[in-house]
Amino acid sequence: MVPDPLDFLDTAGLLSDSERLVAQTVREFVTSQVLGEIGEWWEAGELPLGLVPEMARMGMFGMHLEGYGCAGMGAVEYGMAALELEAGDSGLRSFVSVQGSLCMFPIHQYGSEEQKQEWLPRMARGEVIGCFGLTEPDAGSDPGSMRTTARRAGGDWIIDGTKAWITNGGIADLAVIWAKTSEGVRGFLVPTDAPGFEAHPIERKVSMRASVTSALVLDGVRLPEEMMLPGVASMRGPLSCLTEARLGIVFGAMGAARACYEAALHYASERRQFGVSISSFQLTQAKLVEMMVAVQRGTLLAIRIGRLREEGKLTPEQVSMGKYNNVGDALAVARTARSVLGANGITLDYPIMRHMANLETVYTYEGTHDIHTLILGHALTGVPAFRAPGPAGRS
Ligand code: TGC
Ligand code: FAD
Repeated sequence: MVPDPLDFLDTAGLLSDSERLVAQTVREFVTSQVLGEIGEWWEAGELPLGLVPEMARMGMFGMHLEGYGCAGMGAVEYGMAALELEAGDSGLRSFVSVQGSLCMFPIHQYGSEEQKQEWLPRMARGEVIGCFGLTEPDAGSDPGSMRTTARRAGGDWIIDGTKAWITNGGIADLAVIWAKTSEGVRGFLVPTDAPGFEAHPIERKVSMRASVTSALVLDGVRLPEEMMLPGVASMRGPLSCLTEARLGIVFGAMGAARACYEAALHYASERRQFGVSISSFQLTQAKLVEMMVAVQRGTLLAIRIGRLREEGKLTPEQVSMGKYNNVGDALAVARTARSVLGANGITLDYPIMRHMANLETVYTYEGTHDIHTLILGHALTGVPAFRAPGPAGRS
């Protein structure tokens, strides 16, 4: 029997029944509710917020967290949901990553019992939308150089600063804001209607158009003590959230890549030039093979990383390897797939150019490709190369 061109190594055979069910359920949701309109939403620069109640009903928000109304699923179930969502659009996966991994996770991990009870069930139901404010205009790859501060004033905290490029910023009810304090870097739960808080849309994006991206200004925002996350006071707080979200990206990028490969495979079988199907040209076949192998390789890598997580053995550096490989390969697949479609490939009538444009963001956020290269280089050599050597050179 000839292997399935869309799952050549039967990677689905590595999944449990419940993992396959999650993947199939999310794929059906994407097919029935997303694919028909995503091109229009993307072109119009609209996040389809109307899908949020259904996504909540399916348990997508905080799905890998235990208790507090969360689905308590495994890492591979979470990953397969991300993969199938991103086969629809990276903006949808981003929405779910931010809500679950960047906002609900820090509350779950570092919040007080009262904070968990107050926020997590409502966030799981999609009634409260979150955003995660770490990046600043002058602190991107190096978030430890942030300038946002929080200082104690009586029993309250006062936060001042600016955050940039914040997914969901303009639609969020609650912002998880990371700020420097005299006690170290702390996370704060900032209701977006607090006086002094403003969100401004980032306009003219040609990537992640079906996603809201904003700049946040915090000008003397006053919060009571109970809005500070008590469980962490260092960069480990925000960086550990990134590891959660990067895990979703390792899987998700392969969803976008698969969608591009699938579109190219289908197109190649229908398009004729020089009197024959373009799929009969050796050069086209080489492109299809290259894409198929990349998608299968990345899917295997994602499942392995998910399994390591479930066994409690996964390190942040292994997640970096997954993001490094899978996002880099997904972009390469998108470019190759676009070439198979010729001129048609540049339009929104096909999904490829939209995925390619989105993947440029995925290549940059959650740690740029360069930063993950350096994290891996550090792991291999023991030498951190993030900063230029001082006068004495690196030790
Ligand atoms: P460093 O000194 O290396 O570490 C400080 C503390 O943090 C711990 N740590 C981690 N823990 C868990 N996961 C990780 N990935 C971790 N990385 C570091 C570390 O063990 C240490 O703990 P402790 O207890 O000893 O204090 O920190 P550094 O400031 O030198 O950072 C190094 C570097 C460059 C790797 C880090 O800054 C980095 O990853 N930079 C990239 C920034 C980034 O990824 N920003 C993403 C912003 S959010 C976003 O893009 C959301 S997009 C929306 C979506 O996901 O859809
Ligand atoms: P810079 O850090 O200025 O990097 C510029 C270039 O320099 C890159 O090529 C980079 O790889 C390279 N570079 C930097 N440092 C080094 C080094 N040491 N060695 C070699 N090369 C280096 N952030 C949030 O906090 N929350 C969000 O929800 C969020 N959502 C986002 C959504 C979108 C659509 C986008 C585009 C970004 C989002 N981000 C978010 C921000 C994102 O995490 C940052 O863009 C990213 O961390 C890179 O920072 P930067 O853009 O400032 O680039």
